[in-house]
This record gives sequence, structure tokens and C-alpha cells, in this order.
Amino acid sequence: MKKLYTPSFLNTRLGLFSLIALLIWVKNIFAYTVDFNLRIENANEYFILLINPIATTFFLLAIALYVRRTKASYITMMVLFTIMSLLLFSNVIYYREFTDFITVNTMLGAGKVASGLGESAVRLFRPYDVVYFLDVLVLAGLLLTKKIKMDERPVRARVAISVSLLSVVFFLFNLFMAETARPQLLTRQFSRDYIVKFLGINAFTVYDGVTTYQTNQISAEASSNDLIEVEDYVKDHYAAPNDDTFGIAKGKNVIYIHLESFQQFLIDYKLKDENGVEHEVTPFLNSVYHGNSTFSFDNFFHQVGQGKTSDAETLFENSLFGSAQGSLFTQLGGKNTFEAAPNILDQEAGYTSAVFHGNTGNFWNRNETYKKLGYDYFFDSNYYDVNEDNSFQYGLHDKPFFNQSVQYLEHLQQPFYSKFIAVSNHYPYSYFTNDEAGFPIANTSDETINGYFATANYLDKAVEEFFNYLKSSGLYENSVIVLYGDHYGVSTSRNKNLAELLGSSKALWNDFDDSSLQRVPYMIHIPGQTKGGINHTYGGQVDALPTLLHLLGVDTKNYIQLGQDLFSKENEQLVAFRNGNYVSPKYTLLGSNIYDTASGQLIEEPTEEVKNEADELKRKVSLQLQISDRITTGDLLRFHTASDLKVIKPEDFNYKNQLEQMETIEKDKGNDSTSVYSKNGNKTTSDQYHTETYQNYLKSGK
Ligand code: GP9
Ligand code: MN
Repeated sequence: MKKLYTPSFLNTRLGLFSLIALLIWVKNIFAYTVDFNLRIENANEYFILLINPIATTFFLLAIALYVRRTKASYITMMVLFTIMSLLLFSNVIYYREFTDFITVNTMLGAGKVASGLGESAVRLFRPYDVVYFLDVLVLAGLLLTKKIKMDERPVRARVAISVSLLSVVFFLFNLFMAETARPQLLTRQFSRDYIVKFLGINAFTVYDGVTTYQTNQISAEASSNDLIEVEDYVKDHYAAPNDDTFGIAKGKNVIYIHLESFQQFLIDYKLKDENGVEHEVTPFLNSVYHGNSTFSFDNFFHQVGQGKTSDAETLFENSLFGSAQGSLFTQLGGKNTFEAAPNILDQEAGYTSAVFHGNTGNFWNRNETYKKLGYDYFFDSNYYDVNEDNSFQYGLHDKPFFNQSVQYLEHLQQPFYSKFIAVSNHYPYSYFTNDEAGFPIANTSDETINGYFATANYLDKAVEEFFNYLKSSGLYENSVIVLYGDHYGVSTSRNKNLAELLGSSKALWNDFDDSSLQRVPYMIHIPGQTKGGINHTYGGQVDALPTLLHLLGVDTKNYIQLGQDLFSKENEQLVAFRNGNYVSPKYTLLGSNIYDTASGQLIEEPTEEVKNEADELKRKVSLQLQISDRITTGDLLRFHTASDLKVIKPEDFNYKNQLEQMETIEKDKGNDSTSVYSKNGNKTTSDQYHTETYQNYLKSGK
């Protein structure tokens, strides 16, 4: 037999160390390209992806270099090699099922995950999976059979330290590159995909472990006594429903339409093109806004922090604020107990619930959080036909999104509580270059602002098409459709560039103008109602849940909610921003400056009386935010048994094969099935959906 030849460098500790590091790198890159779908946007991201396994691999593997005793050192090296390979491979398997990475919480609840994977875990294996562990076995074999000889000479301490230090330096370089490509990557915690894409699996796992530990620490110290103060606050702050509006939408389906990055100023806005011709940006939404079936609000503010969209969701679903830093969905969404809309409506009135969104499920940790909120179904990008042409970095474009959602929507049992998260009108508001192009582009020095109107117009058309479908399918009459903007689209730092388009100027623009622009639409459209109109009450997203529940005839007294029904006569009209500033009909507080809200003037020398009034409002706002933070960081709702809400078990929810799940329910219910599909004689309503591109729309001359 031919003698197996092993290159001599493998007989040194550093030689084997280098080979293992190389193998780990190769396997990571293999997983990135073959198994994970990380949506690489450009050459820079590609570069970061290529380098990201290096620092952590060297850092961890270097531990073996400090071990002087021969055998122990080799064993350490092989154990680390095995652990890193296993971590990668388990993520690969998990990803194939869940399109997500393994969190520390998932590991701790491994039994539950296994049950989520089902008996079918084996079907997740692929023949080529041998690449993930063959190298470990071969090296172990070569060492055991002494084909690779163990080097008796310890690695010099200086060398070991240098490797560790270099890997730290390299990690900092990696982090710097990542932060440049995706600012606030770690603080805002957008998605697990991003952290893996920019820092790699090892770093992701460590980071996730540290943050999980931190959040667990805080909630471990909390006790049911902490709830007393919260309950007192909620009781004092409760605003009783208004008899005129309580229950006017009772029993109706709820269809939330999340208007991405949509600010109030877009409503009724007309953009001038280069010839001075005015173009209404959102004609359809304007018609909804002004219609007498719509209760519209023109002093409604977003209250999000760094968690942006996810914070808006937290506010709307729970009437609680997002976290002071980062995203509550990401930090606590998979772990905390909530008293969220889907659970409340299920319990109080037998609602089915579903979210539709054309982005990957783990963005903002939605796939875990929605279960804890009690959402029966979550249709993420896995349920849509998403390709290069119909999507961008945040997922599927709005027209195909609404269109493709219908095939699932029609199978939901009514009444349902649903949410459609649109996304095309998202920074950087890139211009369409296909058949959707054509709406004028603004002409400012800021590219972001320039495209904002065209993407908003696209969203407007997408929503219109969806409304048309709702009408033709018969859903419309049985539903209340709530449209809201989640947060600003133009960030404060860019507002000066927007000033002229809003009839102001760079020179005149001030902080008060910035705060005024935090208005977002809030429109409650109730077909059949004629008493709608534009309501000037000051309110924020935290107020949406009690407002909606009261319209549906559900009293909110027993729940922990921090907002107030906007129709209530007791509403105090005080809007907290997440940073502690506020707006009220009388005063607006920005930092230490008090403005007169009506005139927008800074009150240069406030009298004692003004100061006291403004301070009192500040105290209330701080208290509301503090109470919210206490509830969320301490996970206090787990102690709130008075609400009698069902305790949610995430393992009861399965966001796989949801069409089959809904069809089974339809079959089981037979004639009692209330889905649109069943009502339509077991025929799809998808053919009632009509969509057209902007170019075709122009041609049709409508
Ligand atoms: C992504 C989308 C955008 O899925 O909801 O979130 P945002 O960046 O606006 O917070
Ligand atoms: Mn958003």
C-alpha cells in the first residue's frame, strides 16, 4: 500500500493550527454561499463576508497555543475545531428549516426546537453535508494513527499572545468595516442575518449570548411587587371609551396597513415636476383620508426609537413603548410575556390573527416575537415569490406583496386581525428603473429626499389595488382598515434639505419644525360609517391599541396599556417621544426649550407658570416612559394574572406550512368555515386581484 504522505509543516503545532483555521474559514464560506441566503448587496459586503470568519476563528483556536503540554494542546485544538464545526453545521441545519440562526435562547430550549423540527429533521440533511465534519474526522484519524506527529515543543508565549492580539485587531477592523456598511449594527440589532453577514457565526453566537444574559439578569431581579406601581399608573391613566364610538366596528375584521416610512406631510402633497406641473403624490390615500368613512388624525405622532418599524409594531400591538436603546422585538420579543392585540382579540372575540410581510422572518426577530404576541400566522418572504426583479434589500415590493398575500388572506377564518407590512417606501428610496418608473423625482441636493415621493406614490397605488381587491372579494364591508405611518422617512438630519419643498427654507428651519414632521398618518377606515372626518386630537402610536379595541367593543380596563383611546373625552393629549421630549396642544418640549405649539414659537423667557406647567407635562411623560421600561425590562406582565389572558406558548405556533394548516381548518369546519375562500364556494378570489405597472397606468389615462 502506498504510504500516506503528510506535509511536514503539519507536524508542527502552528502548522496544524493554520490548517484548521483555513478549514474553518473554507467551511464558513461554503455555508455562506451554499446554505445561507444573506443577500449580499455589493462588493464591499462581499469582502466583509469573506473576512468575517477569520478573527474569531484565530482568537478561539489560539487558546490551544497557550497550552504547553503536548497532548492537552492538541486535544484543545481538536475540541475547538469540533465545536466551531458543530456550531456552523447546526446553524446550517436550523437555517434550512427556519431560515434563521440559532440563538442562545433557542439552544437553551433545544427540546422545543427539536419538536419544532419534527421527526423530519433527517430530511434536512444533504449528501454534501459531509464537508462540514469530514475534515474533523480525517484530522482526528491522522493524529490518532500518528500520520500527523504531535509536536513536543510548546508554542512560545510571545507567539500565542501575538496571535490573540492580532485577531483582536483584525476583529476591530472587521467591526469597523461592518459599522461603515451598516451603521449601528450592534446597537440597533436589526436582524440575525445582518450580524452573521457582517461578523460571522461565532461572533453572532457570543454577542447573542452576552445580550441574552444581560436581559435575563434584569428580569430575574424583578418581582410581582413591581407590578403594583404599574397597575396604579394604568388605573389613573385609563381613559374611558366614548359612547359614540365604542363598539362601532364590533365583530369586523381588522386589516392594518403599515405604511412604511410614511409621514403626514405626504398627505395632500403635490410635487412640482421640472415644468412646474403639480403631481398629487398619494391620490388614493388622500381620498381615504378625506372620506367620511374614515376617522383621520392630523396630530398623530410616531413614538419609535432605534427599533424603528419594530418599535411601531410594539406600540400598536401592546400599547407599550419600544426599548430605550435597540429594538424591544430583538431583545425581549422572543422571551417576554405580552398582552398583545392578537391574544386579546382571540380571547375576547375569537379572532384569528396573521401578519404578512415580504422580508425574511428573522428581521427584527419577528418570527419569535409574533408567537409571543399570539399571532396565529406569519407569512414572511418564504411564502412569496421574491426575485431580483420584484424586490430590494428589505424584501418584496408592495404591489406583488399585496397581490401575492391574497392567496393566504382568503383562507383566514373571520373575524381576523391582520397586518400587512409594506416596505417599498423605505430608505434609500431608490428610483424605479423598470415599468414602475415615471413618477417625478424631486430636485433637491439630497438623493434620499428626491426619490421619496415616487416610492410613496408607488405605495399609494399598491394600497389602492389592495382596496379594490377587498371590495370585489366582499371583505371590505366586513372589515375595519387601519392605515398608519410607522415613523419618519426623511431623517431629522436631512430635514433642512426638505424645507423648501414644504414652503420653508434652510435658514428658517428649526427644532420645532423637525418635531412637527414626526406626524404620521393614522386613519381608521370603517366602511359603512359616515361620521368620519379629520380629528385634531393630539396622540401617538401608544394610543392606537385602546382606540382600536374600544371601536371593536372590547373594554381595555383589565389590561396593562399605557396609551389612551383617542376618542375618549378623558384623553389628555400628551405625546411622549421616545427620548423624553413631548408634544401637547399647548406646549412642545424639545430638550430644555419650551415652544408654543400653536404658533411654533420658542418661548424665550418662560414665566414661572409656564415653566411649572411644562415641567408637570415632562414629569408625566417621563413617568409613562419609565413605567413602560419597567414593564418590558422586568418582564412584569408575566405577573399580571388579573387580565385572565391565556398564557402563550410559542411552541403552540408553527409558521411552517400555513396554507395547509388553514385548509385543514376549513375542511374541519365545513359549512361553518368563515374564510373568504369557503364563502366563495371553495374557489380562489386571487383572480379578482388587478395590478398594473405605473407605465401601464399612465397609458390607460386613468
Ligand atoms: C424590514 C422593514 C423595515 O422588514 O420592516 O424596517 P425599518 O428599517 O423601517 O425599521
Ligand atoms: Mn419602518
